[in-house]
Amino acid sequence: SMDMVTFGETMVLFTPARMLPLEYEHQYYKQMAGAESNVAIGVSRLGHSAGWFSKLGDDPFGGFIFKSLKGEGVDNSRCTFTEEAPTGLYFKEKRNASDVRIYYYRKHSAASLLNLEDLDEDYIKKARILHLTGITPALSKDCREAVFTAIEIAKQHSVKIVFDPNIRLKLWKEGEAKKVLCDIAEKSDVILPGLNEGTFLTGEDKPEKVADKLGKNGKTIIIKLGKEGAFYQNSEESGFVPGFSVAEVVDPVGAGDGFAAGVISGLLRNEPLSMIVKRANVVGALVVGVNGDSEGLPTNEEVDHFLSRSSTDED
Ligand code: KDG
Repeated sequence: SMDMVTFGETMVLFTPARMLPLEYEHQYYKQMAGAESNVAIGVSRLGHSAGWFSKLGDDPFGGFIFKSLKGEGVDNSRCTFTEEAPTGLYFKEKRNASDVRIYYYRKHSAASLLNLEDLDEDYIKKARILHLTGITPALSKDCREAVFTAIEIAKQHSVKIVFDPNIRLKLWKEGEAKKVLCDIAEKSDVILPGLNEGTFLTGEDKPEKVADKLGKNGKTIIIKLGKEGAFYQNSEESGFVPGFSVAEVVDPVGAGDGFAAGVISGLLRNEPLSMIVKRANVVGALVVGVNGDSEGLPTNEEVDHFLSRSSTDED
């Protein structure tokens, strides 16, 4: 059985070799990205067992993703392949370090065909944590149905649900996104919004207010504040954990997934909430120093090393 199970679309990511607008770039690096697989890789590097599944195209890119995740130590035994649709793609355009644009080529992709039949109930119910993002329900009706069914399975078997809203308005309409994401948040145990996402879901703009509105019924809410750190709240405690400064932000994409992996690792170790949030901040900070959505995800040794030589505003 797995410490954590997650599912969702993983795409081949093409990154311009130089920092040129895509119209003028000729050479690309081939990488791999997807919020859920980023988290699975992060959780695996932090020493836990992580299961991820999706539906991949029966094509060379699907094979590349499948083998890469296996190479990261992620259990991909529940992943399926289809000949009906191709593996999704995504391109990153870097104008400068803080202006990164993304272009999806994922409509009607293999992953959007993922459906109820791809859920192995036994696999989900034996996991300690089910991780979900707000990207999967945006992909198709079938994907959305799979997400809500996975939630039911988890709830019936007391599997803790960790939810990252990951709002992607390129994928669906605002009203629909809000309704579905609030519904998933309501059913989750731990919610990890960025402050903007918290505002989108609740209409509040202060972390404390967002947490009050989302955090009913004993939920744990951790609001990501970027380099400022994070605010956390559950029924017993609340607090603010300052962020860490990093030498250089090379690529901000994937920081939130690193943060989620850090939170999940801390939950699996039953650490105190403030400690969990502190380490999650470190994991997020380490991701932004490396090009790629998952390449910078650290091991525990790297987290400890970072903590031993860095200071926060607190110190
Ligand atoms: O969180 C990073 C993800 O956004 C990225 O890896 C790609 O899954 C992705 C998406 O849908 O944007």
